[in-house]
Amino acid sequence: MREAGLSLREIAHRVNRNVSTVLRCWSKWSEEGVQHRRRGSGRPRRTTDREERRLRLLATRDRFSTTRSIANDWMRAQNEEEIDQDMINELDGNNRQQCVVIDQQRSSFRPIRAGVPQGSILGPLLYSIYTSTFAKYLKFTNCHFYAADTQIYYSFFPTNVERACEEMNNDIERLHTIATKHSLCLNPTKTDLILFGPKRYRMDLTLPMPFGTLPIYEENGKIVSQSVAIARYVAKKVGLTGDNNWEDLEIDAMVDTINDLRIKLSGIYEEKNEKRKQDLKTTHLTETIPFYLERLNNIAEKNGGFLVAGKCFVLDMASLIKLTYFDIKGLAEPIRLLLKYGQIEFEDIRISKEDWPEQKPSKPFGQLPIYQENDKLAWQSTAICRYVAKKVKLAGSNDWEDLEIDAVVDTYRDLNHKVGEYNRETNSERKQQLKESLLNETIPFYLKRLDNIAKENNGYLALKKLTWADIYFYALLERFAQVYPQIFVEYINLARVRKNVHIILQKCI
Ligand SMILES: N[C@@H](CCC(=O)N[C@@H](CS)C(=O)NCC(=O)O)C(=O)O
Repeated sequence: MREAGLSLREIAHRVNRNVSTVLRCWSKWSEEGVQHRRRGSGRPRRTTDREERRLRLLATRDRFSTTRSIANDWMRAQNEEEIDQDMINELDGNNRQQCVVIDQQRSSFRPIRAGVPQGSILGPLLYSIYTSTFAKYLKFTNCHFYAADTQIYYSFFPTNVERACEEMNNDIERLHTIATKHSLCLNPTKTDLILFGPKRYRMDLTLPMPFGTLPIYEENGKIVSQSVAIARYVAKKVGLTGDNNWEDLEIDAMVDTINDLRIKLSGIYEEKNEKRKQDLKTTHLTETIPFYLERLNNIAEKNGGFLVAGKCFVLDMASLIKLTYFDIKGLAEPIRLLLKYGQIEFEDIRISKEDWPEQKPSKPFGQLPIYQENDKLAWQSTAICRYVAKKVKLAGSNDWEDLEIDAVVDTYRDLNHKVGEYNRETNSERKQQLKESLLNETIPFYLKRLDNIAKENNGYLALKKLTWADIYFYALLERFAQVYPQIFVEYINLARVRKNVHIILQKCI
């Protein structure tokens, strides 16, 4: 590098050593033509200093030369000289072989036709030569080169995250192209993304999280968000699910009820106005919390200290099914459509607004829909959908597939909840503020990502085929499209989901 005109300081920076070390090496090199490598624990060095110097010359003459071409040059240059044939073979790669051992079983040996021999000077040398040109391919990012590490870095504000990702990906793509061209591999398992910055900025970022929220769960490189869906998936792994579909429904209903309470209470933390915050707190302490806890406590008492009974319930195909809700589509519509899709008969009970106050106290958590099957009763619309989906074969065929469906449904529920907040708001000034942030931020944020998912899944929301996630999406669309009528103009893949479900349902109803 000194010969190439780099200053001692620049070299020290590149090789991550201090200037005096570089100076010492350079003086030794200039005076004696040698440089010492620290004794390693690997294979003994097979080349002399002289040979290494010649190799270096061969490698630097053509920056993109391959191991094989260097070996050929080497042999040509040696000509009449006596050469260590072993070393040539090793460089040439002809005689290198490898086998694989798994569980004490050894495969036969196969020749290695590519790659730098382990322990040869060529490894680090070629690595440095090839990567030293990387900087010129980077358009948007900057880079640091250390001995065996290449870092590319980029500075941005959270508001520019999308552009930042795009530009970083652009550069990584470029590096990938040039690396592949020279038979180098950008190894994802050895590549890390590190984010530096103040916590308040980092929390705003949506980098590796599909919908910008934590927690995310990763298994074998696949990532999903949605805490409840993840908990359900992990519960299956550790054997904490029901023994049959009805027991699963009971567990799901309980979890969703606790989640309803959590969402109601979380309003306190989101409320900025101090007076309204206090009012909310009072309502929750005197009404919401006692309402839920009293009912949860009764259930736990009935179930001997557990929230779900866990009694076995054998499903009967001739079950008498009743679905109770108001006389609107609302949260019951996905359940109705799923039952209709499966051609399952049910009694569609619709309660009028006038009759509701009288009926409310008799319902488990004072809300609808309620689903009954013979003498069993369940609540929580999504839990019921999941249960019915299993009956009508619109669930996944393994735990991971179920997790993917659940995650999409829960994400759509998150969005619907935000739309619901707007619908429920009575103060006109705040309603307007909510509307603006819904239209300009929240809805495009979710829809863009859902649209991408629909694109990847060929016009469905999961598993590239019809699942209950699509019917759920379709059934709740109407209330959503009222707030955001342009949805299907802007998001063509979601329009495909609607069309696909529509066509399928037309055939069943
Ligand atoms: N998480 C519950 C929410 C149920 C819910 O909010 N139901 C509303 C109708 S959409 C209700 O019963 N409102 C009447 C009331 O609370 O008095 C579910 O999905 O079933």
